Amino acid sequence: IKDFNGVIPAAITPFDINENIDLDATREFTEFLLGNDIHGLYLTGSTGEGFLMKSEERMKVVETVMEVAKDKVPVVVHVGNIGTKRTIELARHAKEAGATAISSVPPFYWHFDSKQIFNYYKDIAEAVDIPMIIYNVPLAGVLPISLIKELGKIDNIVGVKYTNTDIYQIPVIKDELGDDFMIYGGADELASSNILVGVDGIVGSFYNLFPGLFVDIYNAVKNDNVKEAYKLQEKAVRLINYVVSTNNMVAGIKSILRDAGINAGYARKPFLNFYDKDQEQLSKEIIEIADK
Ligand code: NAY
Repeated sequence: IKDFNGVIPAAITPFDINENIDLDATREFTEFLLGNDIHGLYLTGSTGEGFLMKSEERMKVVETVMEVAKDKVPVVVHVGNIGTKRTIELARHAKEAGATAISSVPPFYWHFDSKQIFNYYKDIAEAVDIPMIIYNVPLAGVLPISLIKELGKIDNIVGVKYTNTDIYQIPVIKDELGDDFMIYGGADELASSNILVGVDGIVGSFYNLFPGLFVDIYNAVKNDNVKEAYKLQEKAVRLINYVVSTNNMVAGIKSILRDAGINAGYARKPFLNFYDKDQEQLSKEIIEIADK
């Protein structure tokens, strides 16, 4: 798992205009990311619209990406589900497909308590022999630091994807669980700050859209060029804020990529896709913001 580090897109899943998974576009898009020097891939997470897909579709997408990415970069498969049983099926499949590790949001919707969440991760870790990265994300429910520390002691649980914004807790978690416990920054707006506080990698939605910009941010921080990192991060935040302000981020990212000639496909409903004039307008705004 140590080689799962650096800039890691939470990869989008390309669907065709009728919402079917588009495996040709999936191959092409994976090639696009690999050609942009990203360091790893995180599949079928929230940006990958994993929760909008059937398990069989998630498996097909994983197999297709693996065809292209295997032996090139480490691939982590998000297998999160509302129920343990389905997660375990996806986890077994990810292992067979050759994934480096799996990851999962905590079970959501019913506001499960710490004991139930602990058991969810423990059951998966025991059922499948593949490293697991737990996931702290406000959308699914923030994990208390004490729970992260407890989970980190389970064999097989090798890291946390930390999308909450209280990133001063990152060194605290490392202190408790040791430096080998991997931590991934999850908020793209905090990419440079996350790297400064010692994450092993950054995983996020906007590394699909601006992979080069975030690789530059990563390298600038690693080379102690904080001034440059700050300048690039400021630009990144302007771009992110604009796309997020549409309230339709995943469809927005796909729209901007399509408009630039990259076949990222469309988003599944209830996301609202951008077409024609709206697609052009979004890209126009983004170009203006980037040039500011
Ligand atoms: C995933 O599973 O797709 C992710 O890694 C998601 C990470 C994103 N967080 C959320 C809550 O969606 O990349 C971030 C986020 O989109 C970005 O910081 C913009 O706010």
